[in-house]
Amino acid sequence: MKAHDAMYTGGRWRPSVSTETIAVVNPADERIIAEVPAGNAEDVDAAVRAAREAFPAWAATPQARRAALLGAVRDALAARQDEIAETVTAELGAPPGFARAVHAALPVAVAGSYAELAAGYSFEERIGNSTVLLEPVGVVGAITPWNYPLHQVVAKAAPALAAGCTVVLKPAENTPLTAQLFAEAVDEAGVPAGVFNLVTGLGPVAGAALAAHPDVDLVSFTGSTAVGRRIGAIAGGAVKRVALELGGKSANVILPGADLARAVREGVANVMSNSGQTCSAWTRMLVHRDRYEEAVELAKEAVAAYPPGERIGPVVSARQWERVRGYIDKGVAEGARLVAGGPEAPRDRGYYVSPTVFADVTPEMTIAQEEIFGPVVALLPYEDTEDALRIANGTVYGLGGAVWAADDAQAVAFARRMDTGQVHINGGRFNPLAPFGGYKQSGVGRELGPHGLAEYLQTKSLQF
Ligand code: TXE
Repeated sequence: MKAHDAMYTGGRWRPSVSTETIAVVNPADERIIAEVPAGNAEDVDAAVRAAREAFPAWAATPQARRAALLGAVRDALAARQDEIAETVTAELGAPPGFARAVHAALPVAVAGSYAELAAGYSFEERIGNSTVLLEPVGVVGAITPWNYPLHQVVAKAAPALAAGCTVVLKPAENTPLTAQLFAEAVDEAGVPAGVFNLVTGLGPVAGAALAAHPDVDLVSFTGSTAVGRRIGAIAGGAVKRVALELGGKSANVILPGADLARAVREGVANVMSNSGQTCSAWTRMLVHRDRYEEAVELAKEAVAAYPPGERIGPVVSARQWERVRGYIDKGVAEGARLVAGGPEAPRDRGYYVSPTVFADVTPEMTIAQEEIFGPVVALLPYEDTEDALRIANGTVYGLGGAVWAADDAQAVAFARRMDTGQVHINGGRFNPLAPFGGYKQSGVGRELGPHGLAEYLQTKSLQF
């Protein structure tokens, strides 16, 4: 696997100040596949200085030119799709088909959407006797997780660049290689030096230095709620803008009258996808008491279609493997009924977790409240619609969700009352232009589409 032993700052790959390195491990076979620099505070500072220097010219670049450069980034990513998919398979363990169809293809679509938005976005509006200018916030510090390594990078960098901001990226330490491929694509596209910068490194060192850097105007973070809280506090203390995309415990609500077989099958598929490592995964399946046992049987059948090592990959790391299996143990200890899977490792090598289904889960159990981030589905019975709503809204999170009903109107009526940022109605497809982000402790701000671009703007009003 190709890896750079340098940082990408000021338009060039440069040796890091730090001499420490991070070993990148393939979670499917536990082998080290690469070493990348573990950047320190000085490396972060150099990258932020490059981004600051590049900012005025980039902010003043006509939007058609920014759009053309983003289009070139999109094309460079599209040309590298095979390499991207192989890299995501190597550093995350994603099965090759999923790596190609989602991990490699989605970022191309998102980058393309921002090339179009950058061209057509209106950076000026008229309100009464005022002209409101929508101006780029400045230097963005982007801190991304490993679960969708390239998508998470593009979902921050593309709207930031479209808005006229410059970026310093600190990707997750588990998956730095796809971030390096993104830097290559930016370089190849001819984006001016310093507009996009990459510092690989550990969260508590490079990530913390970036979040706290006085010359970073906006911190955009995706990751755990624990770290998000800390970053929010640092940003609040420094009065700088912050966007946080954190955990979830989304509900898949199957109302009476829905196509139960489809809702259960797609609900299970949603959780198995990416080995359960999706922040908006529908990890709680809510089924009316009358059809509950039928749903349990359907779920059991559905997970049998995900043999570990074939349709489902490992989880990302030994740490994540321990964490997920700890939650499965906890589910059993708290009295949930294990219908499929369990804590035993299904393979000798690699961080594989058995696709797991729990029934008889009650809303207060740990596995119904905390984000597991593994291939674990919890089935909860409900008595009536109000009960379903109470359960659906009864966690600290509010990121995604789904509602299945006899018709769209019934599902929409329920979705309006859900405290969550995104709801799929009767199997509605993911839309890469729709705003994505959390209610409650799932976060602050939105990503994707025009709402995602607006995060990187600040307003100035001129009164005439
Ligand atoms: O996340 P971290 P971890 C959840 C999921 C998972 C749990 C832990 O439940 O089980 O978080 O995952 C950087 N200052 N999600 O430990 O540590 C880190 O280097 C600044 C949900 O891997 O939050 C990485 O780049 N940065 C989620 C990024 O934060 C710091 C996706 C995320 O890592 C830092 C991932 C610090 N002090 C995990 N400490 C989602 N919302 O999609 C770490 N980082």
